[in-house]
Amino acid sequence: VRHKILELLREKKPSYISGEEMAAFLAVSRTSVWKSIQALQSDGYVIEGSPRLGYRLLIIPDHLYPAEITGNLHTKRIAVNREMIHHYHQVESTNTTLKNLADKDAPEGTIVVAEEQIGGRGRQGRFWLSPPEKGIWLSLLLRPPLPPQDTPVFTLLAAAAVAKSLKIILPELAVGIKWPNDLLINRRKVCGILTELKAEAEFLHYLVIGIGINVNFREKDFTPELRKIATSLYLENGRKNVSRQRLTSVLLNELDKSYTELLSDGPRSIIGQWKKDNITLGKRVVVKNVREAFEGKAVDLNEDGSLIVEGKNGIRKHFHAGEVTLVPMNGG
Ligand code: BT5
Repeated sequence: VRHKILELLREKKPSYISGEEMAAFLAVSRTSVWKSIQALQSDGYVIEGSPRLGYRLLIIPDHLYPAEITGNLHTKRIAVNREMIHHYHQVESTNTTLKNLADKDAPEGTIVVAEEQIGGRGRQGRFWLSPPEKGIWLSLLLRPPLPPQDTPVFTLLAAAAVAKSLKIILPELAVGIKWPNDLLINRRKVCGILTELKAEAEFLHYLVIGIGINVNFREKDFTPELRKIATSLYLENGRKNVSRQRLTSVLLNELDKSYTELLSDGPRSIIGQWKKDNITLGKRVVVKNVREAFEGKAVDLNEDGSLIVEGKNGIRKHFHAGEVTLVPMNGG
């Protein structure tokens, strides 16, 4: 009933619709209408009630409710119906919640979004700061018919899709991808991606792609350490709030388009997209992985998503994982 009441209020906005009319139209009791209105109000919808005129919707909260996101989607695989979007006010980590759903056979394209994560995770057990309503904390379930070795390209796919979405919404911002999973604006991190998988040696059960975007953080919302290395769209956008609902819909559309392309044409176009928006290639870098810290010039991105770095002696190494530090170069 709640969703239907919301739809009616939305259609009538900014005018009133009477409780009686809604009750009759949906064939429910007046009490049930009233209860739904109360539930919507406690979800943050500002609904004005007038004894004579009925109800009208004044403010839609910028929460990532399925009803607020699906209206703008034209996806083929991702979040194709409202039931595939699981919204929570608070979770440990959207990746963890989604892995539990995946283990219970949730379909490909299921997403989990939360207003807040209290145990948001980065790579290798690092933390990801995810305060309430300040960002997009989203995980996407995919079940691609590909071997586990082919999965690194999905992090690149996600990074390129976020970069594209930010360009659509905030065309003025210079967003760059640092291999493999960071999006930076003015050298500060605005988005991180954590891809996790369940697989056997030869068989991929599923992939969970976790995306965290700092949207409306003020300086005070960061810890003192993060303030130096992180930023938000609000801070980079002349201190103007950005709609998380709109960004989420645009992002899901972009992810869907890229994933569909990947399945039909292979990784070529994703690699191309990624290259267009990256700020890693051509730079001096230090790549740290479990084995070594290797310094050189990032020369190219391989078809499988690995980064090719050329050392001083001209030796080229392929990195499939690792941390990249961009080293400032003299003379540009
Ligand atoms: C990442 O790890 O960048 C992956 C972040 C993925 C977060 C999403 S949110 C939805 C989903 N659910 C989850 O639990 N996670 C995913 P990494 O490259 O390891 O970077 C982690 C480092 O970034 C931390 O050690 C901090 O220094 C820094 N950091 C933490 N929170 C940050 C934030 N909100 N913005 C920018 N940097 C942050």
